[in-house]
Amino acid sequence: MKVAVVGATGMVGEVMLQVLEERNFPFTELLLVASERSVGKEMEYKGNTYSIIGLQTAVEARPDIAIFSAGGDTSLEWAPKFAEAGTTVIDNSSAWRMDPTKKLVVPEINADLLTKEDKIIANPNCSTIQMVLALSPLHKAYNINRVVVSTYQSITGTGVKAVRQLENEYAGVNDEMAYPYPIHRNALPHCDVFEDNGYTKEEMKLTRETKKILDNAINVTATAVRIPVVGGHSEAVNIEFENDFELGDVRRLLSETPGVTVQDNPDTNTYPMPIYAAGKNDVFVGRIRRDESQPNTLNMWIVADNLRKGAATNAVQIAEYLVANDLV
Ligand code: A2P
Ligand code: 11C
Repeated sequence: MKVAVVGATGMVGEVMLQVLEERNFPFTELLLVASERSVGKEMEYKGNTYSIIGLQTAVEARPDIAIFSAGGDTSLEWAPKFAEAGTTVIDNSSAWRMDPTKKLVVPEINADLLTKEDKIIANPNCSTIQMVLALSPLHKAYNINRVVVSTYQSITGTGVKAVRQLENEYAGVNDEMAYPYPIHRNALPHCDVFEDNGYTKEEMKLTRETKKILDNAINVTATAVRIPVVGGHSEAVNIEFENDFELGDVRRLLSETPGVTVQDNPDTNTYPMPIYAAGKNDVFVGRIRRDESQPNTLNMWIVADNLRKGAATNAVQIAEYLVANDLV
């Protein structure tokens, strides 16, 4: 099993390598791929030294699997070239997610859709993955009509430049800005670019990707906010069901869902928080309570490490599924 990590020097790429190592992914050869700026530089991994290669060299090496996390433009241009060479691409960018010929996969929910013919597989957006993983068992049980979600997103979702901006602001320097405004002591109701309808692309990803993964009939409306936090994304989610529920059953269904951990006890101040989700692969759910303003409606709070389940872990789980089911 020859595996290429495209964007190996980036923020998600670094976590990808950690996750591959932790989960003992069965590769026989690893190719670390980045931009021409990095070609020839050396990286240490599992006690070995790797020389970073460029995309063309990587295509010619014909890996079995290439996990891309190098931005949408790189994926748009290069994923088809890898696919043509016989490589199965798992792509972390938004480039292919809404392409009707590509599958958008959260393994616990819909990996069974995958076949040998899927040569470009899309990894959903981080804020979508954590939300749909928690919504999925509840949709099956009670049929979701509508979701209202507000996000509190980590700056790591924006990449290295944003982490540097926050660190510089702590130090009182303002020389490199990833955002149009300061992020320290601030909250920006602005993740990704604005679309023509006044929503941001991040908000529309939550809507469109949830429909594609779970059910086109679910209505989703979102407000995505960037806050000066590093460990993960948090989401306040209001869910209106077709059918009524018992809170105890909701807690049980969530606790039984692989990849979900329930942390919910007001008596002990137990609820999910990004400082505890950081570095973990699970999605954490708490503050589970009935919306008393209308029938069949639930409120909950969902937190996950956006670089793990929101990106690297989900992509590695897709790769594991392909290997385990002989699809590569
Ligand atoms: P490089 O380090 O050579 O720039 P982040 O999102 O954390 O900034 O990381 C982006 C990742 O994508 C990095 O590994 C970066 O490599 C890689 N990358 C960016 N542009 C390209 C490109 N045109 N071709 C290949 N890799 C790219
Ligand atoms: C964020 N969700 O936190 C983004 C990061 O579409 O894959 C990833 C962007 C994407 O801003």
